[in-house]
Amino acid sequence: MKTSLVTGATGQDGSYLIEKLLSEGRRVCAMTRRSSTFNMARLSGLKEGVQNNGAELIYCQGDLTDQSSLEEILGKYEPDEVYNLAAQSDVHASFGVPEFTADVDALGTLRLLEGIRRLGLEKTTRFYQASTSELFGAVREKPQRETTPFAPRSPYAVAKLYAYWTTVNYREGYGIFACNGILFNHESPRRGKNFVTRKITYGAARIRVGLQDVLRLGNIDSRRDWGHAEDYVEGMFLMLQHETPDDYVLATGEQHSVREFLEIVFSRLDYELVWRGSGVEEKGIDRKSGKTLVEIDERFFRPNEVNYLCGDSSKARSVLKWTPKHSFASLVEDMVRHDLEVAAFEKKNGMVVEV
Ligand code: NAP
Ligand code: G4F
Repeated sequence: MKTSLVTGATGQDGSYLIEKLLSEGRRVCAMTRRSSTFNMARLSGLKEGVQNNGAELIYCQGDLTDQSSLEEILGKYEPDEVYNLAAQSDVHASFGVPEFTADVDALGTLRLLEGIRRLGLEKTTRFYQASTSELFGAVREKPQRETTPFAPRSPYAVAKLYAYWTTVNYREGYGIFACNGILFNHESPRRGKNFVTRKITYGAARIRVGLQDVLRLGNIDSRRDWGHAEDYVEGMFLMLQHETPDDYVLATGEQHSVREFLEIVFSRLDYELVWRGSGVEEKGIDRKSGKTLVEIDERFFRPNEVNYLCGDSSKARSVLKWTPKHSFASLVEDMVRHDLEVAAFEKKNGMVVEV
């Protein structure tokens, strides 16, 4: 039985990937870090131990900032695959904790790859690095593909650039089967509520059921290429099953602004947003009731913004036969439906649901 180690198990992608790997009959070591509060909500459906199909789930504790914990896990389980999904993944937050972000996202990746090398696992352990479209930053080409020059615009993106090149160097220098998945934004009902799509679907649903009055956002004119996380973990898996290691863009090739995302979500909830004012005074108002539903809040602006991302994933589609199943409409529908249920539950029970 093949063993896969997943770092970042408690995150959006970690939870979907673990489900995928278990469905493939793997022994999965799900790495979590010490937390003073409960953070396993996304994994609540998954029990440790042998599953019905013979797959096995094991939880192990480690931290990307702690070399010894990583080497202990690598040495104990000698995984056939490592999916490095753990990161301080919030771009806005990275401006406030740049050194911490570099420690986890840049050096953390180095620590894992060094662990593989020092334990002599170079020929047996395949490695996936969660690289990002944020590497393209101030974009030099439209759409962005594997050959597009990088131009990072945040401490997060700079840290991920270090991790990207470290992955390439360990592939070329030590012969490790190491791949970078350069993934464009991908969302789901399990997306953290700090990211804009989920902040909108969750906030709008709470407005609909009367738990919240207004949604406060930063730059609503930036544009993103949003896919569904379920499709993107399939792509990660395919990269490590291929005969040769390489770097791949995963993207939809379709792009929307945050403003469009807002309009679609609110219209799905029977509101019609009209925009009045400009800059930080701009407001999104419901045409029928005249109520202000969206306000601009400077606190959510970033010192550097990435205004435009749109990916070309033809390499992954032709080489890996990666075929995403979700459309933009089905992504929005999935998230809105989920968050309406969450908001209704919160209203009924007077509590906040974690995921
Ligand atoms: P996420 O939901 O924020 O999950 C991040 C995970 O990393 C969490 O499980 C978190 O654990 C863990 N983590 C953070 N610091 C750690 C540390 N020092 N040691 C061990 N674990 C640590 O992120 P995601 O959306 O699933 O994204 C997965 C990966 O893909 C990330 O590396 C992200 O940067 C990258 N990425 C994401 C996207 C996207 O659109 N989602 C696109 C491109 C690349 P806690 O629960 O304990 O905080
Ligand atoms: O949802 P976001 O925070 O995602 P962002 O910055 O694109 O980063 C995500 O995708 C990356 C891949 O490109 C990942 F590498 C990264 O880990 C993360 O998953 O913001 C999207 C856009 C930005 O332009 C932001 O300025 O939405 C804009 N925005 C406007 N108001 C907001 C808000 N973003 C957040 N988080 N919160 C707001 O209130």
